[in-house]
Amino acid sequence: APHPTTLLPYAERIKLHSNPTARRILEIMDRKKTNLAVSVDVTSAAEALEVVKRVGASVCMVKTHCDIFEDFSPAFTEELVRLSKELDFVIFEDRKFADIGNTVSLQYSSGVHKIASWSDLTNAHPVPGPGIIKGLATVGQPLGRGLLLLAEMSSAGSLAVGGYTEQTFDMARKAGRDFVIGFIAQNRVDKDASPEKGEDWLIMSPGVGLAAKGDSLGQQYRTPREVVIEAGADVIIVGRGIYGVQGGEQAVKDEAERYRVEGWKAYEERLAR
Ligand code: S5P
Repeated sequence: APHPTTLLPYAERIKLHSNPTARRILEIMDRKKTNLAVSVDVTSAAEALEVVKRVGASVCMVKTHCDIFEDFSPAFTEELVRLSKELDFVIFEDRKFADIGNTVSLQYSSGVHKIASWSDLTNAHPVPGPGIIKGLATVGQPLGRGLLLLAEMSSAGSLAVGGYTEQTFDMARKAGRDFVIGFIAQNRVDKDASPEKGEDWLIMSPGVGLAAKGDSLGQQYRTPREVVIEAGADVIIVGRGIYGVQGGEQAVKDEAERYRVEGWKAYEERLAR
């Protein structure tokens, strides 16, 4: 049987969340009819902003890796935040924190990147234990930010499987949903969470592509239909499949729209089961 959460419209799940970022994501998804997140993994901040302008209308979220930009600057994040308001999307810095609570709180708040000051959402590996959530929450929760735990990965040979994945869900549950709002995962890892009891988690899945099956470094792709209908994920995350498409600026814009339509059709189909 399908997971009960997957039978609920995004709009009906808003009220099941207290975290402002979770609510905003679901509101945007409903308003813009999109479950697409675009990962802008280019090395020039200027180029990243160009991609964001092309895809912004089609997405609920823009995902960054701020440490790959050659020309990272506060002006870049200022412009990204401005675009996130103008074009109505959430910013997700895919930092994959993985250290003790004290260290991650500094990595999140400080340094060159000051991630918490501009990114609505970030993520963490549960491997250090619940202190990582506490450390990040001291910084992010007062700002209304959200956190995803990596419960599974898309890459071949990932160690985040089985008991690790189950314990990740248990860790999130124990932490509560004030700050942790969901998971990076390949499946509906929130197994016995019941929306009837008010418990709702957001599942976001990378490793999505319509053309390629994978890359030479272990990445594995599934189609939006496989991810949204079969696996029951809420958000599809697409990188190279969109920003890497040949044919220039218009092609990137068109490809984002193609993935938005695919993802939304799959969502409507899953509701109709
Ligand atoms: O398991 C994962 C988790 C993440 S966040 N697998 C992933 O690929 N990602 C990220 O999603 C990865 O860091 C990259 O930014 C994006 C996938 O990019 P693509 O070009 O393969 O679509």
